[in-house]
Amino acid sequence: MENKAYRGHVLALPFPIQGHINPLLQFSKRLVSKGLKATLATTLFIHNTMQPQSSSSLQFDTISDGYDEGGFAQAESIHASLNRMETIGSKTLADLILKNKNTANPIDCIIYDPFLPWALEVAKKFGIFGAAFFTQTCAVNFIYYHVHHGLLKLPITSTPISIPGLPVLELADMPSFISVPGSYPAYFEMVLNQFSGTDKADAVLVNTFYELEPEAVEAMSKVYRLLPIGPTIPSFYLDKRLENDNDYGLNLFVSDSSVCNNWLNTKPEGSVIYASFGSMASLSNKQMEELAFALKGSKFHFLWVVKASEEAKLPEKFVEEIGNKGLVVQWCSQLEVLSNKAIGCFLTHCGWNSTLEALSLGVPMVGVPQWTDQTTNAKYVQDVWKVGVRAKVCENGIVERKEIEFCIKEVMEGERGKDFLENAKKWRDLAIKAGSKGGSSDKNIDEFVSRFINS
Ligand code: UDP
Ligand code: 7WV
Repeated sequence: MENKAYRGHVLALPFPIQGHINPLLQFSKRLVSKGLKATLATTLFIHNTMQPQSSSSLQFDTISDGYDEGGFAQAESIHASLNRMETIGSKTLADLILKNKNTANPIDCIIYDPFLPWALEVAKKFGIFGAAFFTQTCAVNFIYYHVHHGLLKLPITSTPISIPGLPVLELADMPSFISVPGSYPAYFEMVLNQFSGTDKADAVLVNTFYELEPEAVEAMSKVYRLLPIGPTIPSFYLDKRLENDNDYGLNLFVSDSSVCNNWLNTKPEGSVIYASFGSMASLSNKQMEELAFALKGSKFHFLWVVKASEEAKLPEKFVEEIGNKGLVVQWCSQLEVLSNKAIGCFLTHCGWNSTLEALSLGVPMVGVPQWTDQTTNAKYVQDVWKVGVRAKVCENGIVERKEIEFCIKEVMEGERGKDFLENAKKWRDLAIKAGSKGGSSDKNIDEFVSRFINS
């Protein structure tokens, strides 16, 4: 028989990609530690292909996005995939709610990624408490909020851009969907649509923490009652309050962490560049070549994650030629790597999870943003948090090897390097504090739980 002694049953519904699953998965674990039962719903395709779990306090279940056999690769277009996910996802989410209805623990709260605004409609139809979980920074969310409500008109004709609570932004600091008009129209619509139903949500959670962007949180709090609850990073790396919580536990890619650890453990403290562009980015051949030569030409060791789908873009004989100077892997446990003393800097695409992980583990960054919110995150890394630099892009759209080498030196050496490291350690302390008992995010999590329980 199932244990009835839960305070409630939460169903978490992430947008089905690595960078959106990790934070909601981690937040769900946190809720379990507060006495709730939590189920994470992925698509059937992901469920069938994901890597074996470490023991987890969560339940896993599935909905369908309409691509059970081949996943997103099966879709005709981005637009078609989002539409199909809405139609089939709504129906199968309802099925999942019904399946739980007459059990000891029916679902009484849905925490959904606002990339999937239809999930709130399903929750409301069943009279279930619905909470939006924003996976990007408050600053980025507030930019989209302004565009959605016509407060910021596109295309942008005058710069710099002033938005309450944000530093003044140049065009290149804006999310790519805004700075590159017409790029990814379906995703642009999706990020703006995050705000279409949010007024009706019973809670609005954001994966950031107050101290990181107090002005943006305060400005946006004038329009939504926000609850920043981040960083959503396994407890082992932060407050250590959750037992055995040392990884996210749902990898869409295979890695061999002992290979990375063994290699890193032979390297001196702060001597290795960790380079990764996350789970989605697909770099041009030219950009890969520039990165490859910059890493090979720098005087530091490097660990570079090159996904299987990107490997063909490496220069010929690259892996043979670098010898023990570098290690190239297809995926790694990024948290383990970032927390290894050997790492001196993170050459990153500035995906929000990667950025937040680096801030929380005290690792300075060289930002080479590619698209979506990465550009805005890179702006904050350099000018607000002052934990690194953003590499300059040439007219041809490429970050050249000389620039990458220069940025790496800036962050790995000298007085500036020392300042970045000191600042990074300061953010690490604040990240730990936010999630620890009585910290800003911990209080917000408690507030969320009590609002839901008493609803
Ligand atoms: N990640 C990982 N191993 C890797 C590369 C990435 O575990 O080799 C994780 C990383 O820790 C982060 C997520 O994948 O939690 C990537 O999310 P992010 O928002 O940084 O980028 P995206 O993949 O969405 O572009
Ligand atoms: C995947 C697809 C579209 C977007 C994102 C990820 C993201 O930025 O999180 Br807009």
